[in-house]
Amino acid sequence: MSKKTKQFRELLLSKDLEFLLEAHNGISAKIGEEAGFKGLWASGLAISAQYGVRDSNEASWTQVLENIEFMSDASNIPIMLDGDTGYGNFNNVRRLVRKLEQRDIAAVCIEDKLYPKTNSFIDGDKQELADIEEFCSRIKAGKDAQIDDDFSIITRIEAFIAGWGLSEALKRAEAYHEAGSDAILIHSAKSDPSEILAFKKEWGDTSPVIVVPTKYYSTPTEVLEQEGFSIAIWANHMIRSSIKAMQESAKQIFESSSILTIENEIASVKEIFRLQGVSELKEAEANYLPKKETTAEAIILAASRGEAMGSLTDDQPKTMIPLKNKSMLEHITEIYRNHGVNNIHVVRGYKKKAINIPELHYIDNDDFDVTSELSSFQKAIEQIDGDTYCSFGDVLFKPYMLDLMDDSEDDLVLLIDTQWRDSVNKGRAADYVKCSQPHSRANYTDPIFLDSAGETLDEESIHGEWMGIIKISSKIIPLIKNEVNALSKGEDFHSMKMHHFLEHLCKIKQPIRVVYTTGNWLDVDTLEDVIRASNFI
Ligand code: SPV
Ligand code: MG
Repeated sequence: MSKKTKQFRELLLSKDLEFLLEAHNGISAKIGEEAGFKGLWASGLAISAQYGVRDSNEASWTQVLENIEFMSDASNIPIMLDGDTGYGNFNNVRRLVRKLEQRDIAAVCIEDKLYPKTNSFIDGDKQELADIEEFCSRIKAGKDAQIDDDFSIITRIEAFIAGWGLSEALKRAEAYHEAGSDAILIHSAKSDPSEILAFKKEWGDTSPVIVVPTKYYSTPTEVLEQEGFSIAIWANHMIRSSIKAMQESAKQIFESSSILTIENEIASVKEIFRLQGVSELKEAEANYLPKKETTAEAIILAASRGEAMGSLTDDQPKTMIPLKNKSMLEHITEIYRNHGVNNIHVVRGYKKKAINIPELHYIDNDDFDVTSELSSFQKAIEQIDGDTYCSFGDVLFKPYMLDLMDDSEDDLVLLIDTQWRDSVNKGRAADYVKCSQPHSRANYTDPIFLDSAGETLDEESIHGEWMGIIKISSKIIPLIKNEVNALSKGEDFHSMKMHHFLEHLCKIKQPIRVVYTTGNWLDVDTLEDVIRASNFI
């Protein structure tokens, strides 16, 4: 896209009648652009009005400047500032031009009156016009000050407004043109276009002529087109429409003491976000901000030996068996760390000294040979308060499994493999589950919960196999601690596994969310599993 100054020049010089829409702040500028306008009129009247002051230079020129800076940033189309009289003499105009260029404003329009100005529609005929020579000095100084050759200075002739005739208007147009003005804005307060048409007829194509049909609004646009005007400015229609909308809304809300009936009549908050470009910020945040570390912790239950591995576990527990030159435990901890989980607790028991990976937090279950999984879990959970993942030292899984659990906001989340019939665990001890619904591709939205868990479920009722990974939210940690501690009073606690605990939680009606998935995990129990695991990594 070309420079805004160049875009404006193209509008000014195009053969067709072009249009500028009034805008008075960033959001109205953006709305005008989205509607399809190729340029904007930063109206002095509208900018004053949105500040709640009169169009009499009550808003300082730097306040106007600040406002149009927002307009310029919020839109990609050229803006012509209604620069009133130039806020002073030649010196003020040249400083204004420099400041406008710095803010990527394409053009300024200055009118041949005196500072402080009065709006043309308030007692126009009593308004004093600037001395022609003095006004020309404003134009010359402005043109000399501009750095970009395409910046435009439009001169607005108020001769008709002030009650002077056509000849005064033409005399001024001539002088301003001579002084370097890029176009004439001929203003009229009449309800018919006679003045501007008379001017255009005499002026011809000496330079482009801009009109503001606020008062002669009933003139068909085709007439302006046919007469060869360069640009028509719809000068105040955004501020007027917003005033009406705000007045109606304010009245309705006040009278009903409610916002219920208005809700669907007004722009949604989401629409505000869209206009503000919130989505771009989200993308930028993902790009620039450091990735947040989660405060989540992990428990890895790794106390057992793994007898089925034979001599591989003579001197070390099976979690330390190397798979592609790193132990299984290191592979598992790496997955957690890559997920932002750095506080990792490992429950060790058999040959505990062999587990010596730095920066892990170790919890010892010295009764590992006479206790089972739940005793190890109890020792670990005692030390934990935050969101926690728990898995086994002999279960490998792909990293996305953690994301799958993160997608759910439930307090307890289990990953369940629907392909349990193909599992390497088929025929050996496996944690089978029955859920509130079997897996179905038709079900995309219904949440599914655990009904029952165990190694000896009736085949017909099995919906899947628990992969040995669970996510526990911090909110529910106190309850989990209480329940494990209560179970630990029982005689059979030493033989209890995690599936017994899951079954217990089902019995006390604690919802456990189930996430169905297939494969991409491995329970490493045998030597064949070790070979499989090496390929898996
Ligand atoms: C403005 O919009 O501020 C103008 C046009 O200067 S008018 O109000 O018609 O004078
Ligand atoms: Mg104005």
